[in-house]
Order: sequence, then structure tokens, then C-alpha cells
Amino acid sequence: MEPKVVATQPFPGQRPGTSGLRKKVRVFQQPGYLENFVQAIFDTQKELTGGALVLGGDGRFYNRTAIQIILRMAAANGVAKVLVGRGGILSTPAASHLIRKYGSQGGIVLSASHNPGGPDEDFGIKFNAANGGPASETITEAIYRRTQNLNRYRILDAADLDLDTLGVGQVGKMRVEIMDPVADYADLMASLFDFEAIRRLFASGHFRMKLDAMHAVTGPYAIEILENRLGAPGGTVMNGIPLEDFGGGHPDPNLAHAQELVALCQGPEGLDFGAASDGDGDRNMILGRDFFVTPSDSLAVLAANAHLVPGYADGIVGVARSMPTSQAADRVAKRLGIACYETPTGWKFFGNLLDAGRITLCGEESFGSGSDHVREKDGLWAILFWLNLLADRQEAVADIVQNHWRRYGRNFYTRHDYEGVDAPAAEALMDRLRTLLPTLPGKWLGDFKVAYADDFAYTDPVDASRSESQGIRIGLEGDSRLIFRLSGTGTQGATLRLYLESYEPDPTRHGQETQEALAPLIIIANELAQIQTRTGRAAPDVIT
Ligand code: VG1
Ligand code: CO
Repeated sequence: MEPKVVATQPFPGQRPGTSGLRKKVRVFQQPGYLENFVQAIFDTQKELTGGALVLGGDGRFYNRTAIQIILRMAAANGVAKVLVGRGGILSTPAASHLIRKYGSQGGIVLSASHNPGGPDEDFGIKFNAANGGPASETITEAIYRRTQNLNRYRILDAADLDLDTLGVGQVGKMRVEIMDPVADYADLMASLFDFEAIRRLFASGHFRMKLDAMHAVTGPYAIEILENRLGAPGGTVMNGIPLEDFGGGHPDPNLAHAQELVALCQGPEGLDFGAASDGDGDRNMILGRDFFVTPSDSLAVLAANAHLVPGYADGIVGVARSMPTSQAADRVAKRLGIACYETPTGWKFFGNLLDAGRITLCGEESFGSGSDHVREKDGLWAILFWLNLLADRQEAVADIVQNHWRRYGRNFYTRHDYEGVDAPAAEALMDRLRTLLPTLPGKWLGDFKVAYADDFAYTDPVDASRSESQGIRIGLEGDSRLIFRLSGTGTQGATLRLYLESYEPDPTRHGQETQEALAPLIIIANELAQIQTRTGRAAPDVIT
């Protein structure tokens, strides 16, 4: 069977964003659109020729079609072996683990993460490198440049492969292994956490939890680990069957989109622990009874308690957080005497720090946390980490966090998202803020004096690569911050993200409601950026 060479033309706009290329399904369905991007991966990532590739996705609409296309293209481009999750399913963290465990030269993960799925919704594709992590900006730029001058792609004329039966198959000369998507990942989790203690917690009968898999990829992983291996009662995992349209929902684990779970955690009869994960299984939300743990606090609590978990019993070497993530973790790092890094938004910026052994834990305010066990954020890992802490400390979620605040102070934190904003208006808002920056230091904004103001730029301490324009950062005296960024994952218009943080050392003031505590900063930020006049929005679409 000879590879076919198909003539094609470049499509504009195939530059990967914060996490891969994300577009409407209809865009991906245009003849050649997916093919061009995949060919650009093969053209630039030469080690895939003759090498091994991991392939899978979050099960959303178009996942199976895309996998068949990529298999035929991989064969035509000389890939020797592809490892595919059964049914085309692989969570993002599981894909990262498989790349590392089997020493493959990279992986292709099909997902638009927390964006909705279905024929009129979103699809996405991202390339992960041999370390298991999202491709660096150097790689994504090379892929993008290649998409701009591509005039042919290679594909094999082969029949569809059965993706649902475990075992070894062939596409042309290429070997394809259909693997259990869960087993290796579940073993990895068992090697990190105290499964005995968690099993006892479930067996005690005093502990009630639910995990909302949001009809996304985490379902099979959570059922195997929580219900089969840890003995949690059947039904602990809700919405556990992956659906192509996520049941019509928005697989985004936050207070706005996981309302059923939130309700189950409320009131005197509320669950002790609630957790949720996103489309591709790399995000997590943590809830206690009547209590929401902000992802920034979660990272800080995990760092402060890591020694209680077998996989981290020897301590952690350092932590990193994305720039907009609250500074709660910094305080823990300081107390532990370990390094703390501030990186641009997106997991790809943690890869070098993890590879170089400079950090053990890292996280983002956007419901992401993870460690050096893989090179992606990992939703179920974070949930198991919390379960391990609950089993060990025998305290409620709220008590663990409130005790943490008493020890370290509380970083009040919120993010306001203005979605689907007119893109030029959003750009203009950011441009104007950029020109204001030099005038801000020393100035008073309401009752706050500006300590520093910059357009965040990052020099990777390992390879010295430079990333500019990663968000407007305004630091106020007393450790408060206002941050403005445009999303790099949306598929419609622009999304303006406003991140607000203030620090409160006084325990008698830790009980305030977050939006109230941050109200003065919210007003200042809105006035400074002229959000209402420039976007036409009186209020954010989503508050987390
Ligand atoms: C968002 C989050 C970012 C996260 C990214 C991918 O990006 O803010 O922290 O890494 O999504 O997460 P942006 O550019 O829209 O702000 V996932 O779970 O969607 O792969
Ligand atoms: Co995700």
C-alpha cells in the first residue's frame, strides 16, 4: 500500500493557543483542515518517523473520525507504532503518562478540554513531546509556521481500524496497539497515594462523597479507581459515561457549571467531599460541605501537606504557579524554604521546571494542579491527593483550609470572565492598559498604592527562552493584585479575564464572602480598564 500524496492549501489561523489548536467542529471538518495541522506535526517533529506515538482524546464528537485520519496519516508518514486508548479514549494526564512510561516520541491528544462538544461545538488537537508535556512555544511556533506553507499531506488509503477491541493491529506497515486507557494510570495513582487509608475512609461509613465526571473522559478512570480499587460505593461517580456532547453540558468543573454537585454538598446533610473534573480530565474542583476550595488555595494546601502523602513523603523541592494564580502557594514555599516560580498561563511552561527537577508541585487558578508524576495537570490526581489528606487528617475539608489560612493568612481570590467579547474591542482595552503601565507605579487607585505594573514576560530559567506579553499585572501594596489577560483557548470572539487577589492576615476577617472582600478591587479594576464602556458588559459572564 503506497501512501497517497494529497495536494492542499494552507489555512489561516492554525496557531495553537494556550493548549493546542481549538476551533469549531465545522472548521475541523473542512477537507484538509485537520490533515494540514497533523502533517505540520509530522513535518516538524522528525523523531516521530520510525518512532512511536500515543494517540487518544476526550471522546467528544469527531474524536473517532479524527483518530482514524491520524492513524492513516501516521502510517503514511513512517511512524512505526501508535498506542491508542480503547474507543479512542485517553485523558490528558493518562496520555502524558503513557508517553513517558512507554518512551514514545510524542503524543497527539484530541480535546477542547472544558469547551462544550457536539457537531456545532468545539474540537481541539494538541501535540505533546517525548517528556509527556504540552509542546513548548518553540515547537508550536514551528508547527504553525509549517501550516502556513504546506501544499501536500500524506495519507494511506486504508480501512478504518476497530478501536474498541484491545490488541494489536496494523495500518499499512505501522503497528497499532489498542490499549486499556485506564490500567497504567490507575497503577500510577496507586504508587503515589495511600490507597489503604483511603479504602478505610470509604469503609468507615462516615464519609460521603461524589465525583462529577460531567459525562467527560474522567468517568472510566474514576469508576475504576474509586469504586473498583478503593471500595467507594457504586454511584460515587456521577455522570460517569463519556458522551460525545457531554450530555449537552459544559464540562467545566466550576461553581457555574457543576451546579448539581454543588447542591449535593450544601446543608447539614451535604456531602463531606465533592469533586469534579473537566472534558479531558486535567482539571479538578474540590468542595467540602458548604465549602468551595479555590484552586489557588488547593495548590497551597497540597504543598503544605505533601509530606503526608506517600509519593511526596520525602518533601517537595519547589513549587510553581501561573502568574494569575494567587500567591497563597508562595507563602507555603517560603515557610518550607523551597523555590517558588511564577510562570505564564498554560501547562507547557511547567515542563522544563519539572524535567530539571526544580519543582515537584505546580498549579493554576483555572482548576489545575499537578506534580512531577506526569507533565500535564491532573484532575483525578488532585482529587486523590485530597482524599489522602482527608483520610490522614480526619478533618473536614473546610477545617483543613481554614486552619491553613490561620497559619499563612488568606489570599482572597476571584476571576471574572467576560466571554465572547468583540475581539478588536478587547485588544484595544488591553493596548490601552499597556500604555498606562509606566504611569501607574506610585499612583493611588482608590485606597491602594500601586507597587509595580508590567506586561508579564517570562524567561525560562532552564532554557532561557523568552515569552512576552503574558498578561497585565498590577501589584498593589499589601500584596493585592489586579491582572488582565485575554484567553487563548476560546473559539468565538475574545474572552477577557480579570483576576483579583487580596491578602488578609487577620483571622477574624477570614470569614468574609469573597466578592465582598474583593469589592473595592473589583471597582478599581473595572474603572481602570473601562470594562463596561469598552466591552458593553455591565457584569462578567462567569465568576469563579
Ligand atoms: C485556560 C486557563 C489556563 C489553562 C488553559 C488550558 O487558558 O486559563 O490556565 O492552562 O485554559 O486548560 P486561557 O488561555 O483560556 O485563559 V484545559 O483544561 O482547557 O486544557
Ligand atoms: Co482540560
